[in-house]
Amino acid sequence: MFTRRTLLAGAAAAAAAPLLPGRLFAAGPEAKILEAAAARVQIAPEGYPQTEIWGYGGAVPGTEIRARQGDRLRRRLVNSLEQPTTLHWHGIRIDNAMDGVPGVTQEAVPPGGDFLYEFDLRDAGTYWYHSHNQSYEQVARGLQGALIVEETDAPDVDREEVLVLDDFRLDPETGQIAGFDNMHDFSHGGRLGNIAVTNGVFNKTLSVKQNERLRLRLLNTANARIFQLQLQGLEGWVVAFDGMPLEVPQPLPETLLLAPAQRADIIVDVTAEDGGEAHLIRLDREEALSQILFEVKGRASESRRPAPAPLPPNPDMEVAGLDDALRSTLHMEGGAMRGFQSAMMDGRKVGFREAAQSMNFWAMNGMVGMPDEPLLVAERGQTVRVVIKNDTMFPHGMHLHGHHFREVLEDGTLGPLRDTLLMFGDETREIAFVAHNPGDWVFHCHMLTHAASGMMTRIKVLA
Ligand SMILES: [Cu+2]
Repeated sequence: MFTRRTLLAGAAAAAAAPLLPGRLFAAGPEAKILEAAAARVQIAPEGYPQTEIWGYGGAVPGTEIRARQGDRLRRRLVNSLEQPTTLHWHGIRIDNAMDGVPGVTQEAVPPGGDFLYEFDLRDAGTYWYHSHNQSYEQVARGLQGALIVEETDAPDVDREEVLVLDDFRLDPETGQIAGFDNMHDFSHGGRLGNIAVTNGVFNKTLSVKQNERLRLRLLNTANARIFQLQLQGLEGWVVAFDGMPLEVPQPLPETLLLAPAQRADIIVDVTAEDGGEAHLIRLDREEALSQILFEVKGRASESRRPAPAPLPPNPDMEVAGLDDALRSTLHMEGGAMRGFQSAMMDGRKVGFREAAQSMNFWAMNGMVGMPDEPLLVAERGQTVRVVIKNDTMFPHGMHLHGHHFREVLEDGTLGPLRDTLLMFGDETREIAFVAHNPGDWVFHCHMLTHAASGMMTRIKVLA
């Protein structure tokens, strides 16, 4: 039986339908909208002009998305840019169709178009979302934001701060984002900014109390900057990398390296005195700079507390069966000062100089850019090992989609779960993971100009 109410709703919908773009108002509870659009924000200090960015929700970083572990996330990307775009959900073990890689998992969303992203959040942790189309430009212009998935049992801290570390390259006169046609950015270490920011702000300041216990969720959303971080007036532990809890919290190293796309959850106690200062320090060449100032006002407790308990582990993360694993090798070549002898590009063999003419500088396994054939094809559930040989002069942050991996260390033990591996020049490292997630998953350098100029491949996991 129709009730009066459903009849009215039906009539209203029918009357309204011709006026609306059909797909946008499909049946079911409507997803929240995440609009990618230009906006003006203050990135440089007061006194400098505002900067035009491309952001989600008119800000950089974009609207923070916060959900609980086990939730289903639904967001409708609305593209109000003049370029096609997509959303990638970095570090989420996601359905392949929702991974947001144009030409691999979906077509890029054209200007004026929209796309519904919908997926379950199996894992708690610190993740982020960003454009995966023309990303060396779109992410640098601000198309990125934090995605926080809260544990059911939250750790015992006084408060938490999400700290998105980034840099921008601004014209000091106009305050506008500098252009993207710089060959040096593609062929060397990547596009570095000239102003480092936290949550889109230069010289971020926070108020804290002595002996306060903070959970700091650190994210590096920069195109190419490797943040080298130290603490002053704060002491603590790393409790998670790239969203995934460590089995045992580790005392913070003297310098914590955070490559582009990497995250670290740290739990710190404020040891600086009431009335004093603490800092998150960024080392830049030989200088120690304050990335974040913590002003200490008041005391949270009389004394410090014991080390924190580990965060609850995420499900089904075991990497076993290393001896029987499917093995593969990824050989990285190219870049300034070394180049490569020859590589396949667009179906034919080219030398380094010819590749460079089209702004391509890097090759993986002798291929410039996405190969026709995947690096490897794994059965679902198969353990995979990949030796990665960085035969270049530069660091690279290798990111695998849809899976977390562990590094196979020289003594045969396994490192922490990660989704992005920082490799320095001439290093050879090995990762291992269980190919649990069916689909085509890209595997690329997260120095985004490198990804755009050759450092892109993919793996395939059979259904
Ligand atoms: Cu790279």
